[in-house]
Amino acid sequence: MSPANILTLALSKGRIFEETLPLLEAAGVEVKDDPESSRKLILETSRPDLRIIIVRATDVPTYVQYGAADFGIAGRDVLYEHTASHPGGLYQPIDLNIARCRLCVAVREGFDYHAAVRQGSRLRVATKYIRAAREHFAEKGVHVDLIKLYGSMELAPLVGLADAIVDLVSTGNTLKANNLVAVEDVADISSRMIVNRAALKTRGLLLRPFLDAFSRASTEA
Ligand code: PRT
Ligand code: MG
Repeated sequence: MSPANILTLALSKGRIFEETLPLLEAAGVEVKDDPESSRKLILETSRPDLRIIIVRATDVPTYVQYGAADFGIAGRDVLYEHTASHPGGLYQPIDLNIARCRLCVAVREGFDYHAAVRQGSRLRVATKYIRAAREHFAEKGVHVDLIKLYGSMELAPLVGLADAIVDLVSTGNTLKANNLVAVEDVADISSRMIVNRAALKTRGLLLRPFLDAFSRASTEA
C-alpha cells in the first residue's frame, strides 16, 4: 500500500508518460525527474501528496489492482488483456484520449488475406494480444492458431512463424519498413485512467481532484 497521505500514480515511460505530462500540468503538477534520463523508479512531483512510479506498460494494471499504486494510466489494449484474467478488478472511469493508435491485422505484402479467409484456410496469427485476437477472429468465423509473442511481432510473417499478426499501428511506418500491410481493423485504442477500488473508497477525497482535473484536461485537448 502506498503511504496513507500520499497518492501513487503508476505510469509507463515513453509515449504514455509524455502524453500524461500536459494532463499533470493541468492538474497543477510538475514532475521533478525525467524517466528517460534518470534511473529512478519513484519520481517526486511538485506536490508532496503525489508521487509517480515508473513500470512496464503491461504491469500498470497489476500495480493498481493490488493497491501498490492508487491510480494509473494504461492502453485499452493492455487493459483488455489484463481483465481477461482479472475481471472486474479495476475501476476505469476516464478515457484520456492519449497514446491513440489502432489494433490491426497485418500480413506480408502480396499475401491475399481476404482470399485465404474466403477459402476457410486455417491461419497462423502471432500476437501479444491473445484475447483481442481470439475474440476478433471468432466473431468473423475465421479459423486461427494463435501464437503468443512478447514483442517485435512484425518479424513473425517475414520468417515464416505466422501468416498474420495482430499488432498496434500508429504511423504505419514500422509495417511499411518491413513490407507488411494492415488488412483489417480490430479496435481503436487510447489510454484510460484506472483506479484501485479500495483507494477510491478510502482516499476518495485525495483522488477526486486529480480525476476531475485529468477528465477536464483530456476533454479540452
Ligand atoms: O515498449 P515496451 O516493450 O517497453 O512496452 P510497450 O510496447 O507495452 O509500451 P509502449 O510504451 O511502447 O506503449 C504503451 C501504450 O501506448 C500501448 O499499450 C498502446 O496503448 C499505446 N500505443 C500507441 C502504442 C502505439 N501507439 C504504437 N505505435 N504502443 C505501441 N506502438 C508500437 C507499434 O506496435 C509498432 O510496433 O510502436 C511501433 C511503431 O508504430 P508505427 O505504426 O508508428 O510505426
Ligand atoms: Mg513499445
